[in-house]
Amino acid sequence: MAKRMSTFKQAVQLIEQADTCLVVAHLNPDGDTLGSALALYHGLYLLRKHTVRLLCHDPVPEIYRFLPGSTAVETEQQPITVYDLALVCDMSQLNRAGRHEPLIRAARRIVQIDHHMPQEVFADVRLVDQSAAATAEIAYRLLRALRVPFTPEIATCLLTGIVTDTFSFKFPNTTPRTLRIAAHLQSCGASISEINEQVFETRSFSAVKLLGLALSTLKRTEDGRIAWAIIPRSAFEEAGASEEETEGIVNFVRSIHGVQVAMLLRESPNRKIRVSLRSRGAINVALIAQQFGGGGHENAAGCTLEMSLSEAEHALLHEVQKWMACSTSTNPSA
Ligand SMILES: [Mn+2]
Repeated sequence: MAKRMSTFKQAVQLIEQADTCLVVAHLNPDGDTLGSALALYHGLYLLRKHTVRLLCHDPVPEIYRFLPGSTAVETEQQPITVYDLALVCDMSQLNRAGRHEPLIRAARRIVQIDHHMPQEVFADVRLVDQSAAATAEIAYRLLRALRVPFTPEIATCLLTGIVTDTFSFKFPNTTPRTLRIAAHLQSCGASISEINEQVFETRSFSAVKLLGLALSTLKRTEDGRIAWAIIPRSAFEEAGASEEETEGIVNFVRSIHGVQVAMLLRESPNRKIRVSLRSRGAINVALIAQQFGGGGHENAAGCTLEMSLSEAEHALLHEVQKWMACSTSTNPSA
């Protein structure tokens, strides 16, 4: 066996040898982790594997239930069984698998398919590419390497991952390769307009109500470069909304003229504060999130804080201002 076999070839070999497989999406799932995991799930089915389980800590959010195969997602904790292979999608740390982490760790082999800044080394084969706009781009390359036919179902799942993570090709992570892959997926039967309609243009009444309550808390620093909104528990109750219905709210904050860092702080039922961070330009919010044990991408990241809302607000503001001060002093041309 060649020593420097490409990681894709190694992954293909592990998949070809496996009879029993797990495919795992991260907790609080988004369109990319679900689209990638579902596409791989369909692919393994076409490869006639003996057993394929599709796992996620949380149920599939309403807006992603249109994805073909979404009803196959299992959330309950499974008894520990040794699977031949676990394919882990869109996670840089295995604790993002939530209650399924022990089952993944028990698998004979783990393949990681991801595009986040690397954190924990947990996989035997790591298909990690930070230049990919979405994990779905890497799942696409893996499925091509496996010579799986691109059915309309697989194409729809993968394109949903790409559309979600590029915010419909509007974020700077969109590359010529992203567009070429998207074009191929559309030619295989996926529809960009239908995916957009499902993911971005369909909201529940409670989600829009929550958006209004969140935006009514909007604040910014004096120089206008940092803006944030907060969602206390009471707002979720007033709107009758769930945690998943906060998706996209932070982008309204980021869209404000002059804002370089946008934050959304929301109070979980367990009183932990979950934070979404977005930036424009050179400020790497993944590094800020890492200060609080979180992670993500340069322009989109998240973390969880165990303190009160107002303490979290102060701690984050302090940290972001610190990073902004050093990014301007080390890069005066920016
Ligand atoms: Mn992703």
